[in-house]
Amino acid sequence: MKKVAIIMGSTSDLPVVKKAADVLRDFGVPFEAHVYSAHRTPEEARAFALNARANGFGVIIAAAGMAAHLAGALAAATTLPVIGIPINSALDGLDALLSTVQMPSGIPVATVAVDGAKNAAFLAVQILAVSDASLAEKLAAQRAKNAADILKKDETVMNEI
Ligand code: RP5
Repeated sequence: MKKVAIIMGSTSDLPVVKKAADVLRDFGVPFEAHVYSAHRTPEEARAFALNARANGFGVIIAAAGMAAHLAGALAAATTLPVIGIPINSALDGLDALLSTVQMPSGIPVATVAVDGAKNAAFLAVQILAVSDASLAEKLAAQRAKNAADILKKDETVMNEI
């Protein structure tokens, strides 16, 4: 199976980024995590993206806050899908959201919600599941469990309100 890369701009992003790692572990998807910054270590970030496909990665998740250029900088150096997680470190994360999502035509970054690390991982799994039937089955089972959990809550919500 292809690996997922989780790249964060700073270890201060770890509390959010860990939630993506938890989802990938749940699905048994192999991943590597690295700290590379678009501004502090741009050469290392670019080298990682340039070599990511050859190194067995299928998707890159990139998390950064503030002037969040990491996902876009990685996307510029690879044709692998890049998923951006805007991290809330100022202005409720709006600065990071816009910095991540507003990419020029031809260099997309699939951007999830501010601090949306879980959905970044789910989207990465869905991308890998395009060519992996057993992963697609796990996703379907997870959705069915989610629905069952919600319907169970629906049965008792009138007692709690
Ligand atoms: C970004 O700046 C990082 O991704 C982090 O979200 C933010 C602040 O970084 P630190 O100053 O906490 O290292 O590059």
